[in-house]
Amino acid sequence: EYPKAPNFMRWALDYNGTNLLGLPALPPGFKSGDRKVWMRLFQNVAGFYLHPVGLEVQVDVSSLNVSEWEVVNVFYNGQYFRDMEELEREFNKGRVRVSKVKKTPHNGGYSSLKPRVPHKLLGPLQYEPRGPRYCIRDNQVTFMSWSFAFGMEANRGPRIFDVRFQGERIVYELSVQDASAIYGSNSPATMVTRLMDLGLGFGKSAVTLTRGVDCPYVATYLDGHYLLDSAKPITRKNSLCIFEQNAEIPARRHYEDHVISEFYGALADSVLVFRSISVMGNYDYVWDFVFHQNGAVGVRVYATGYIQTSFFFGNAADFGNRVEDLTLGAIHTHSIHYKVDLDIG
Ligand SMILES: *[C@@H]1O[C@H](CO)[C@@H](O)[C@H](O)[C@H]1NC(C)=O
Ligand SMILES: *[C@@H]1O[C@H](CO)[C@@H](O)[C@H](O)[C@H]1NC(C)=O
Ligand SMILES: [Cu+2]
Repeated sequence: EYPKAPNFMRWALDYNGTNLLGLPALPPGFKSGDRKVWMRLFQNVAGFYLHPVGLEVQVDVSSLNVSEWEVVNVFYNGQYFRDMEELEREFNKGRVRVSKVKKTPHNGGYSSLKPRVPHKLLGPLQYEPRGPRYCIRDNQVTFMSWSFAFGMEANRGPRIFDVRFQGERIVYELSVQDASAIYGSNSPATMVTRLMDLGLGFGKSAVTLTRGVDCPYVATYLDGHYLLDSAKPITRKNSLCIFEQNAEIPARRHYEDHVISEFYGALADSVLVFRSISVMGNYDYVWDFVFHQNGAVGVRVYATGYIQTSFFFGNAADFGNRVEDLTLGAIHTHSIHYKVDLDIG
């Protein structure tokens, strides 16, 4: 389609044949069977999520024959066009408002994860004076008064079963189910975006962990395996980690300073963590299952990676934050869904 708008692509977007890439906005419609997907264009650089160029193209992909796919809508910098030919005609007549992005180096410039300053002195580390206090056998873990079984499901992601405290089962199953993200914006691709990341597979997308960054140096690293979309099982090296961590905050404490009684008592909050990280396109979800010594078990999730952005134009500021000259960090809501099957009494 790009050759149908040669002047526009060349002069407005500096397109040279390889320096742009398209990312589909999901879902491709709002009812079953809809297959009209908005593609948004970015500069093809590291961390491209932060480099939208302003062009979005809606493609009808309902045919199983690729040569029958067709562009049904074009959007650039606040203006809609029927197709690429119309965009080109209007551009040649000077009726397209052009907002040019700066050319970004291949490492992504501001979106690069390369360190900006030399590495300084090493930060604090934790250590285990007498080795690990937990024990892992196959997928069974015991730690102080706790025991549980862990697993990684190709679609749903990390889960634990048969969670016992002092021998008594308190949770039959505790598992991630889905993570959704609902977006708003003044540009079409982002305003239709409603992601249900389960569709990409949280277990399948659990990546190799880096020692000392993703989990502590002393953590135990385990391989994940899945059989999905392929004839043979696939192994992800070191994609699960288990470690004990002193949270360095008292789980409980009291300092008594009465004349009739003086005492101090406290419990260090040293917790066992079962962690994995799923990368769903731009987002990296860090999944933690945490076991405290007072009998509490909890889950935590951190969303990191790159935000999803859209091109900054018009009233974009009503839909999020301006994170760069022509980049809007679009407003959105994350919902994380867990299944908890408690065994009460
Ligand atoms: C297009 O531009 C990119 C980035 O400047 C460059 O790396 C690439 O080689 C260019 N491609 C062509 C076909 O000129
Ligand atoms: C795909 O569509 C094109 C254009 O309509 C047509 O020429 C071609 O024969 C089709 N191919 C198949 C395998 O049906
Ligand atoms: Cu977010």
